[in-house]
Amino acid sequence: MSFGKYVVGALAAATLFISSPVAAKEVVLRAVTAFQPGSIISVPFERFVDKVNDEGKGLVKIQLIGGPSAIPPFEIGNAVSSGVVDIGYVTSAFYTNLLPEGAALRLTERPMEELRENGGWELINELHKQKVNAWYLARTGDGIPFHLYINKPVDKADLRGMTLRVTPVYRSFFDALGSNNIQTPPSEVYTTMERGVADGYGWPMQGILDLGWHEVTKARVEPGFYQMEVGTLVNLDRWNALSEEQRNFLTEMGLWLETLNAENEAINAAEAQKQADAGLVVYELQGEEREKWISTAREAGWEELKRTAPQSADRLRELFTK
Ligand code: 173
Repeated sequence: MSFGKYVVGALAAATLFISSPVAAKEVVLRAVTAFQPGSIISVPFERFVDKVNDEGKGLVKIQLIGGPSAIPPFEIGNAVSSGVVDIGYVTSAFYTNLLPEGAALRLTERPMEELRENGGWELINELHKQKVNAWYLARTGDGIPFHLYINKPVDKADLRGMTLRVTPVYRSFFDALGSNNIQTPPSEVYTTMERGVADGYGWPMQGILDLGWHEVTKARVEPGFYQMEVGTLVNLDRWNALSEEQRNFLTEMGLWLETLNAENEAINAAEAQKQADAGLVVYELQGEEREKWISTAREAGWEELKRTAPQSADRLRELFTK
């Protein structure tokens, strides 16, 4: 090695040594989404990842490692909790094993802005910290109802004789109306319907065309119920190890992700049109049957929460409903 090179090398090392405590190193967070990448449910999170990577250069980078084929959707809560991944984009219905209280997020009658102000977010975040080892950064899906999609006629709040594909979102409600329920992840809905294993399934207002399910679906039942919820969860140890600047930046980006909820009304309307164009009909319950549909959904949901999480159910209901 020549003397010249040695000097340059030593200078570079000295510069690195001097500058490293000043500029914190960019942190890379590995993320997974529970929903088919590129499909309408996953898109807000993908926009968030792009924005973080664009505006967070040198500070925070999110590496999206994959969707439901990378980690099974019902395992993502565990994966965030244990730190197998740093960030999960996942609905609380997929980690009821860790946090049955998460149901309040879809039973809520308040938009997220209100829950951020009235202490609702704080409580749900605290529960995530204690039971999921996660920070509840942001909530997607405000203003998107869930629906029953069905291949048999429905004109009453009565589902006896039907077999339905469910997740914990729908189970207590459909149970209360007498259906037979089978749980599957979203990836199995198409074949479950195609083979006639189920007569229908629960799903939000958005997304069935992206997944090709209009090919195996005759109708959507109105009204919808609850509000879709998909959270952006950050492993708590990872979160606590970030610098304050990194946490503030991610918080700001999370709030930006929540502003996308304002687009949902227009997207819902566009989806209704696309479903109609694809040949889906609407079975709209009327009068008392409609009232029964809505009140059964609400009461079955809160009763289940009271049974599974008696310590926090009342406080959650107080903060999350009107
Ligand atoms: O139907 C489902 O798989 C489900 O529970 C859900 C929850 C949130 C968004 C999309 C689907």
